[in-house]
Amino acid sequence: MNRKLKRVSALLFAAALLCSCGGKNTADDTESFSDENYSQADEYTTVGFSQLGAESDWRSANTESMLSAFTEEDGYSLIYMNGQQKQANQITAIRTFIQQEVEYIVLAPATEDGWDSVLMEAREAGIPVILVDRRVNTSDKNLYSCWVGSDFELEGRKMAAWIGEYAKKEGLLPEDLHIVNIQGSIGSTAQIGRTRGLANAARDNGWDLCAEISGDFTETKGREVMAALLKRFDNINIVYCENDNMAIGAIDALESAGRKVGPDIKNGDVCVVSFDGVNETALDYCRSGKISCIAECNPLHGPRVRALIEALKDGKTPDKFNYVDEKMFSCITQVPEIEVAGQKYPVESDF
Ligand code: GYE
Repeated sequence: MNRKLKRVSALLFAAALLCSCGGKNTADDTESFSDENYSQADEYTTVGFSQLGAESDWRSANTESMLSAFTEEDGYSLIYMNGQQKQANQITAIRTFIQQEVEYIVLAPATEDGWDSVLMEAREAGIPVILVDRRVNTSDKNLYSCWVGSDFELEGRKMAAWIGEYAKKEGLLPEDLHIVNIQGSIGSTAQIGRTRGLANAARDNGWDLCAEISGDFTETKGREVMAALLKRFDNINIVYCENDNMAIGAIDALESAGRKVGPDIKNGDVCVVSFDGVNETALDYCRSGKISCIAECNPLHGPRVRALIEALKDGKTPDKFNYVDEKMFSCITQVPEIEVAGQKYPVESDF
């Protein structure tokens, strides 16, 4: 099969996959060559991007950033596939990209485990793989070229430091803190790091970490999980949500149950904290106090991934792990900075 035919059949296969897994088969799900520009395709650097899903505002901003960084004006032809939060779909997408003989594969993996075989297939085909956002746990780190994303455990540690500082300023004792963690998708790097940051701090400080339950990074599940937690515990005063969308859902559930959300724990508020800082509603909630603190997670990786690919094209070896700097936002001014591992981080209250 020639290259063009391979591409056409692979795209048809991709479209069938998207239909069969129940997702919307819209331009949002696959973006690619149109038939008439196939003849020009070889002028472009071809990149296959396997995005993990569309579960949150962070993810939408990340997809948008990727799509706008790899345009034909920039010399790229990008094939985008949405994995609908299923690793199996992403593995199929990578196999499709290999069959299409793309020059680079960019993978935003749903979870960390289970990538060895397909990444070996990419290596055998001689296609470099760049990871974005979350990471993979492989037997051999050379199965991918490099990674760019956030230090999720640091985000969790920063948030835990904020909770500790704030509680101290309020005169609350460690045993006064009754925390629930509404976790992200289990097994994803963002979940693992943010969960670890809180769990370690709870253990070290003697906080009551009542429960850790996944809300899969979605608003709907955040709402469901919070409603269920309120039936199990009557003393929750801190809700640690591993992203803003779940926080919005959780706040809805708390308010529907007659609870007031805000930083004033001593007067009965439930203090909600979260991660991302991308969604405007969440930022407004943080300004008004419904969310007390947000640890920013930057989704704008498109230009960063493009720079990594350009370096690879120039025969350079980019750094293996590339971290982005991130801020902290809070509605309260009592904690203007926090410290993690000897490093100070400002907490902005004017954002
Ligand atoms: O925080 C969340 C999204 O992996 C950093 O995934 C990402 C996380 C982000 O669904 O909103």
